[in-house]
Amino acid sequence: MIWNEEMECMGSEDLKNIQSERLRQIVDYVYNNCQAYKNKLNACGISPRKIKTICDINKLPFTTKEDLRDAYPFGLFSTASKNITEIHVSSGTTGNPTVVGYTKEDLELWSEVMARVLALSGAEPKDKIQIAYGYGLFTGGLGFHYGSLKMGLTIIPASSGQTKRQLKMMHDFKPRILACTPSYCLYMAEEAREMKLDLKKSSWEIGIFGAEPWSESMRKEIESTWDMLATDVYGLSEIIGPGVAQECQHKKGLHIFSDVFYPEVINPKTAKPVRDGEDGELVITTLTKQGLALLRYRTRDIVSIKYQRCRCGRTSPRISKIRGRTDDMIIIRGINVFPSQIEHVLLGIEGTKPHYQLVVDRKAGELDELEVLVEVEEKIFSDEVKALRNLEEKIRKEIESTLGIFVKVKLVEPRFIERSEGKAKRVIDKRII
Ligand code: DLL
Repeated sequence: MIWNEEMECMGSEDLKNIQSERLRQIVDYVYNNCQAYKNKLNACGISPRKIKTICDINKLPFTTKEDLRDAYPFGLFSTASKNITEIHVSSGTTGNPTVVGYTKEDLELWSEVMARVLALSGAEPKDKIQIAYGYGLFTGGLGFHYGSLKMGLTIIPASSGQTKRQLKMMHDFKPRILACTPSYCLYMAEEAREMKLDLKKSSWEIGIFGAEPWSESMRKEIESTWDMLATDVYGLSEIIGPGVAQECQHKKGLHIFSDVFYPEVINPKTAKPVRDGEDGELVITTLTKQGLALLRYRTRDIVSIKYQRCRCGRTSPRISKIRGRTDDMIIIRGINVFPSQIEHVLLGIEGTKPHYQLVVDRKAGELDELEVLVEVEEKIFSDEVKALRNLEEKIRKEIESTLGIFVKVKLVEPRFIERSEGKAKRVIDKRII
């Protein structure tokens, strides 16, 4: 099922025409409705008349997270407060949170793109969906809620947490679709085993997982544990929340809804476009949003992009699974390390669990040190010391050969690493830089 065939399967010339028309309108709209953007565009000598086609997009300045923080709370909104129907907040680690506002039309757009997400995953009207993303200021719960309403699904608005209750609802109500973070899905598996549930007999057939990076190996782990299809959903509050891109059942990249969210991929250092298929930072322009319209927003997420038509029939460009964030990437002695690379190694080694944490430290006068804490299965943890040492050594060697740097590995007992019902915390950086 294709939710919006006209938009999702359009030929490239028609799509370009629509994008060009929408870009002209949105630049004109922000220029005339948002003082901060007017100043920004004036400072670069750009008047809306200079933007004629989508190819002119590179004349526009970038917008960054700092711009949003500086304009806290509503300074980048392009409409009066009275037109804002809903507000969400994305909490960062430092400073002011990022505030995003939706008009009625924006909520309609959100419902539309989330219905596309659901259709891409394989959901059909009348399926039951268990939404175990947090409801509230986080965009996950309500984003899925609006899309499910639009598509006509039966919604179980479970929100995140209360894991035993989640599992009971799954068992008793038999939803076909599960939406939550991938790490929470694995956490639920641990609880389900303790409750002596037969995981293979769960009612979930399709999972829609996102909000945090997760590797292909983690996908395999989830699919084999629950006997379900695990698909990847991407989004960020600043752009709309979940609903920016989603995998279809072929799982060959995430279809990005480029008729409304125009993607570019740039080299994060030089800000120049990378070649198709090369990794870089994803930059998005919202082509139709009204409350918070953003021009060339630097997401900090690392992806590659390809433009070929997919076997599912859609023509929308596809982004790769998100490799990590430019600011989640840890640089250790000059080498870029993404947590997902370590996750991939760990999941390929028998006896370890996909629960890990990277601790980075720098003692005075010494080089940076990376310690990887890895949970191991109960039976291994109670093994003799020698077996544990051997496993530690094996993990260390494999990580070192993947990353090309020295690491310390510490095996820890099951459940040592704190579980999260939302986004998992993979990196603890103790360096004072
Ligand atoms: O996480 C929106 C969302 C909710 C997406 C539910 C998917 C599902 P924020 O809290 O603003 O919004 O965080 C956005 O999370 O810039 C990425 O770094 C990361 N992220 C989101 N989806 C994925 C994904 C929501 N599928 C930030 N893979 C983004 C990797 C993801 N990282």
